[in-house]
Amino acid sequence: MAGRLIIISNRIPTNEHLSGGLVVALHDALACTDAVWIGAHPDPGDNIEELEELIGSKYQKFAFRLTEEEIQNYYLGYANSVIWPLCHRRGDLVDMRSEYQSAYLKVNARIARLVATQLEPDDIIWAHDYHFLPLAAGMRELGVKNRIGFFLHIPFPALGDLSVLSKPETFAADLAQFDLIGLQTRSDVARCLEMFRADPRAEFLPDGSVKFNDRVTSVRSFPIGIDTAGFASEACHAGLPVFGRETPEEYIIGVDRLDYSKGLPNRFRAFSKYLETRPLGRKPCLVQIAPPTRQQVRAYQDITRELEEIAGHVNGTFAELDWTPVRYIHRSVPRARLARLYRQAKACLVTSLADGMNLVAKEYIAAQNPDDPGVLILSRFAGVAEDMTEALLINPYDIEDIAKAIAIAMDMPLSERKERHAASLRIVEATDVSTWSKNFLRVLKERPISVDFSRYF
Ligand code: GDG
Repeated sequence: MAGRLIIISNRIPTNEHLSGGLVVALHDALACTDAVWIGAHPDPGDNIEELEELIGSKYQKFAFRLTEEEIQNYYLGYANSVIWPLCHRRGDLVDMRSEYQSAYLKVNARIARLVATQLEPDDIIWAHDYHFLPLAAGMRELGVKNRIGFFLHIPFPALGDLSVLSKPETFAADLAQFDLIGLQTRSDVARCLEMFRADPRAEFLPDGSVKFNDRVTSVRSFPIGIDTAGFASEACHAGLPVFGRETPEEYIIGVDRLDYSKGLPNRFRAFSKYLETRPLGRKPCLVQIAPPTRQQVRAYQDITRELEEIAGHVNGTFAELDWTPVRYIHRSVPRARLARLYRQAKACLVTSLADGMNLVAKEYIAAQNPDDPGVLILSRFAGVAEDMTEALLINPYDIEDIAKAIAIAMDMPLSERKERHAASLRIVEATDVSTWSKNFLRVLKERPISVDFSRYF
């Protein structure tokens, strides 16, 4: 009998109100597979040694509990105050504490145990993201021989930056316990291979895979995508007007979790710069949806305050009685409304300083009317820019560069908008979320089971 697919991710959808790239991507992809999804329960609890089944879904779902302290030290601490800033080139925001690291290892060891008890010999395991770097290592210690794949949704760190970790050498050793390491882009793969190349314990095999001690692992890029057709149809869906009576004449859209990696302050400053030089009489808006995230972490409190200050400043400087230039919404907006907001926007601003892929860019392109599309202004530092080269590419550190791109986008002739959009749409279609998960799982299943080389030499 074919084995099941066991997905492990930090977040698990508990209802249909989804936000966050990973949850959206997996929910769309796995609704019709024989899959079991295991993730953290949204509420803390002390019953940590058991998995709880969550009912009411097309696939089996189990949740593990984290205690309040583990949420603090494992999730907000090591995962989001060490690994996240490290991978997003923000070494200055890394908050290294021994209790964070020990909680991270302890939680991973426990989840390895909990998952191991569920396993049947033919099951394959797919672990997601930076919360679970040592998960395969923990499972191998328990004797698990099943195939285990890993997908990192965020950028792979540069070799030199790994030195901020107290034991940088464990990063490579832990990853090498997975059979397949999936990354978003070719540049991520290059950085990962550079790490293995610099490690005396690693050896490259003729097929490009990496032999590390007695295991073999492959490193490949699988650019994540969206449910393109589904999103496009949601965007066309007629319904109540998105804005009601306050419909702006023309607007630019931004949609991001309020994270310092998304370059929001520079985006607002660039919009302000554009307003200084805009043609007379023009009253464009920047509609920014930025739901809160990780608000207990200091760096997120700081960026929230900074953004509110800039939004207030821009509005104070430019607003008129009948015009509010920045409409900043610090809440989550329903997905269907988001899709229609994208479709009516003249442009979309993605200004990430570092970003694994960026699904918003793909959603914006999918939502456009091909006969009169808007313009995607896209950071060179978002993974999506590696392939989507027909977007208006910008340097998010350069406010003038972003402001110029806004001016170009606002007046771009229809023929150029159509050409750029068609080229970008081809990329979105070619990397659809179901292609992404199918490709990853195909390669994971194809991989020869890791050979114990010590037997042969
Ligand atoms: C990580 C990586 C990678 C946002 N606000 C609302 C809302 N969203 C949805 C968007 C989009 C998703 O959340 C955000 O995805 P991104 O890819 O832009 O960014 P991250 O959350 O940082 O995701 C990223 C991704 O994982 C997948 O691998 O691309 O690089 O950082 O789908 O639409 N959805 C709704 N209301 C909101 O207010 N409904």
